[in-house]
Amino acid sequence: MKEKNVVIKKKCPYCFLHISNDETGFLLKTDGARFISPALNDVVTPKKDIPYVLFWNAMGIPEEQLDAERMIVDNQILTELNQELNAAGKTLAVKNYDPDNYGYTFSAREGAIHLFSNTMICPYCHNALPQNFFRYDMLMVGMAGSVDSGKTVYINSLMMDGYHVLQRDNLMVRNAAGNTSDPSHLEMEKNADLLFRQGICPAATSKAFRKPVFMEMTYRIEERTYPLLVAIYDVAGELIKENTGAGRTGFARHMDGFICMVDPAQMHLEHAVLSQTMPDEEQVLSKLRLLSPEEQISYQMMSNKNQKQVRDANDFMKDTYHNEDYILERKAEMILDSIRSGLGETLLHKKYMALTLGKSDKLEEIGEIRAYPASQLLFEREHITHGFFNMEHHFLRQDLLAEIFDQKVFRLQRNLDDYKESSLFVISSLGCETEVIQDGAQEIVKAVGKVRPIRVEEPLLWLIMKYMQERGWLD
Ligand SMILES: Nc1nc2c(ncn2[C@@H]2O[C@H](COP(=O)(O)OP(=O)(O)OP(=O)(O)O)[C@@H](O)[C@H]2O)c(=O)[nH]1
Ligand SMILES: [Mg+2]
Ligand SMILES: [Zn+2]
Repeated sequence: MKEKNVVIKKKCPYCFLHISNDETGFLLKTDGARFISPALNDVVTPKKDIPYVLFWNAMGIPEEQLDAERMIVDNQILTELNQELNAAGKTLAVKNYDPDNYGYTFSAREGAIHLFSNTMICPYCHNALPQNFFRYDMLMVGMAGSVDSGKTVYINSLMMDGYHVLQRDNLMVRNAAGNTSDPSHLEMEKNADLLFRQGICPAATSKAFRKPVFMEMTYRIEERTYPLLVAIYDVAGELIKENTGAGRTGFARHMDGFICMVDPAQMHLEHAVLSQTMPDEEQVLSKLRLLSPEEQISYQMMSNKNQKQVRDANDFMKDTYHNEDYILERKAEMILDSIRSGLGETLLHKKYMALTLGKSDKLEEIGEIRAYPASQLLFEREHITHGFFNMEHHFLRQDLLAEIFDQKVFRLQRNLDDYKESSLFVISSLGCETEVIQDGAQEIVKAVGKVRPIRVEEPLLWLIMKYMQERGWLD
């Protein structure tokens, strides 16, 4: 008996429009297959995919940087294709419902040659939907944090060695990219591998909205299994501001929660962890050319610490922002402020916030931090295999971190009060120092020794636990 098609609507993880499973199109891979029928041959000839190009252009990515030449079948192309195939008396191309994942597959046959795709694409933006997209619910997590705070390295660290740090006896994690040969997906995989094998850190994220990283997680308790999809969004620090508002996709509004990275360089410490980590003048200048005047001021405030004036309005800076602490505090709080102003209070009440002090390896030897009672808890490296993380230590760390944040970063209360729930974390994606190495004309940042993350998975697992709690999976 043929199983009944179930119509399911979900929010596209790229353009955030609501799409239903029967509206999806397909991305084709042919490995050079050719047909006798001109209509079929036309479909398997790569062409500029206009909706895809336009979507990414609007997100700040020019056509040259895209896999713009694609083979696509959407509902309209399918109808046209079938009109021609019908007229030629050929077997029709079909869209089959797949009851296993509530999705569809595309199939066309001509003699011995079979054209098949199970890579569904959004009918509006033409991006490849992740595996099991219509079958499981998705948790959307946005990386937040100022420029250079460690967002991209964070994601790479999670991805290393097959999501090793996230795997538990009762939690299985795997990649869920819909199109595993997507150039941006391949690049992420390559970067995670370079980090894992050679300790090489990824280059600064360009000013553009990126494709999220998709994972499928299966939580197992006794005989039951609970699967979910997770999408993690990484953006360049300076883009968060405009992305929270009306521009672009306003992606921040759609997130279930955020992992906001705080760089130790932003802390008020006697010991300046700062100088090494501030973006250098060239980097700041090159980014400045792309920024609005408002953003330029924020930048200026960041780089002013190094006594580097990056705009002509020197006097303005000297008069108004001579207080270094103010500048640094702005840097750390700017992102939280942008999220707040972009989302508004009502929406903020629906979001989770994992406020995360990153690069904790830099703090490990600092006396001021060491002086806090039980400070060794901050740098604990124990690797958990059962359960999500050591809850007892997590709660102990909350109090300690609240104190450290209040005294060394910013007053937590006014920054976190309006979230649905927030929690504090201290992690290191690398767990070791870095050095800059000259590679031809290029400078690369490399870990000194082997990358050994310090509880890097905790902020994400906390968000996942909240998601599971809401659904009663943890009861
Ligand atoms: N010591 C140490 N350095 C780190 C760690 N994580 C990141 N870094 C350093 O911080 C730099 C910036 O990290 P990214 O992940 O690129 O920062 P980002 O927030 O993505 O920056 P943008 O994309 O420019 O907004 C890296 O090149 C590393 O040198 C860490 O855990 N420990
Ligand atoms: Mg980045
Ligand atoms: Zn879409």
